[in-house]
Amino acid sequence: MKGTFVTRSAAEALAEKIRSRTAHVGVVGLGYVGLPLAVEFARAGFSVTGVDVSNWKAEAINRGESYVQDVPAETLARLVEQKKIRATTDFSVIADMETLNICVPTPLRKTKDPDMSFIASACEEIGRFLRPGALVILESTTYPGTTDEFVLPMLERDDRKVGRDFFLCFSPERVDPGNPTYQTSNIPKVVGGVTPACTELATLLYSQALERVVPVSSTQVAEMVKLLENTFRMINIGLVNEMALMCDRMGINVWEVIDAAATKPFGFMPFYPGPGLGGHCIPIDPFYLSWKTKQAGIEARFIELAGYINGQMPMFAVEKVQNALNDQGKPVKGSHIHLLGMAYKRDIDDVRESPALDIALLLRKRGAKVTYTDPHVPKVKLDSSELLSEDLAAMTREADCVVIVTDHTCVDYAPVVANARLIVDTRNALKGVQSDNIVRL
Ligand code: SAJ
Repeated sequence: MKGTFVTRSAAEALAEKIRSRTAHVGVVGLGYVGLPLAVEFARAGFSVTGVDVSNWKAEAINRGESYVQDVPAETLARLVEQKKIRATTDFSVIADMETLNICVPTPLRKTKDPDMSFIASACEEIGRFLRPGALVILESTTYPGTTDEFVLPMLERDDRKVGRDFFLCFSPERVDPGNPTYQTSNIPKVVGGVTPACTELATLLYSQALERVVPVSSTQVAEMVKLLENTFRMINIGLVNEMALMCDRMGINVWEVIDAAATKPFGFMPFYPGPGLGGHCIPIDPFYLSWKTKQAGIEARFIELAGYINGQMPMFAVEKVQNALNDQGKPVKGSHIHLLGMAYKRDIDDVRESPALDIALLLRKRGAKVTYTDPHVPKVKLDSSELLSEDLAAMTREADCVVIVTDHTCVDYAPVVANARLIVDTRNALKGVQSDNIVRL
């Protein structure tokens, strides 16, 4: 019989390239998720091309300069030197990529609806240049069904069929910027594919670079995993914030309550009240879920309620300031109020959705002069103006009230306690410090 010309399936061909680490890996979106991932694939021996719309990001990477705190510049520089990693704004390089991770933002619109524009434009480009037999993995946090209902139709064009001509998965990003223990390489990676072959290929790819991969049965399960993780946090933060409101009304120290409850060795996990919920994950992700469940005809009541409570905390913090000044016979109007901390959580420089911004605006609206100090945030846009981080010692002496909004560990709080006329501590940064000039959330 004439030699049967058996075309190996695209999956087998790709699997072989992944095992030999000769597959050309592409990462679309080079932010705090995409760049660390690109570096891990490059460290594993793959040749990696990062693609981003930002020219300055691409140029910085090609100069071996890291703009992501979790990617050491020397690591990046070495991989660039070894030609293991490069970056470009030219999406046509996708035609050479055998695997593609999409790590673009998924913000909310003002109406709290998902903003899918970043995923749409990335998939538009990928649809144009997708190489036959390539594996595409969406990592951006999104509502369950996005991969199958939104991404797949954009890629199944020109008679392409998923599972035969290309492969498609979802894998939630779990990057925790600045976490000294858990980084991209050692955070378990959940992944679910449109078909079993998709899941197998993505599991094989991640296994070359990451310590643990957790395959699941579908893209929807993988999408839902991330939303459960972050909704769990948002709702529990909402719970302790409500506890703080209750304890405030009853004159109970909520921080002492939580610390004592945290001695329970099982069945409890401490969360802490604060001035509000910041960041680009926790305040956002749960509303991707509630948006989708509404379409399925079910109200995500916990999410809505927790969102309402968390959203009230900046105002609650401002009322604490107002009442504390009032007890000293001072109106907010005309007072100088100095915010200590502008980032949305300790020891980072990110101000996205930071409650400090809300608090500053609310105080300004009440006629206060607002300044701030944040060692990680040298300047910040507030409305149409720009504020610069001020000298803490000078502001402590000058201000009528210092508000601890972010409990950075690099700040020496002792001089603040010694010299401030009044302190409102929204983070229990002064835990255990007794002083008449301290008011706690
Ligand atoms: N917050 C509280 N009380 C708490 C915990 C947090 O008020 O008990 C506030 C923080 O101050 C911040 C906001 O909530 O304003 C979000 O804080 P976060 O600790 O959840 O930090 P994020 O937004 O950086 O969340 C990320 C998430 N990572 C991913 O989505 C991949 C989240 O899943 C992680 O659990 C979290 O980091 C983490 O543990 O640090």
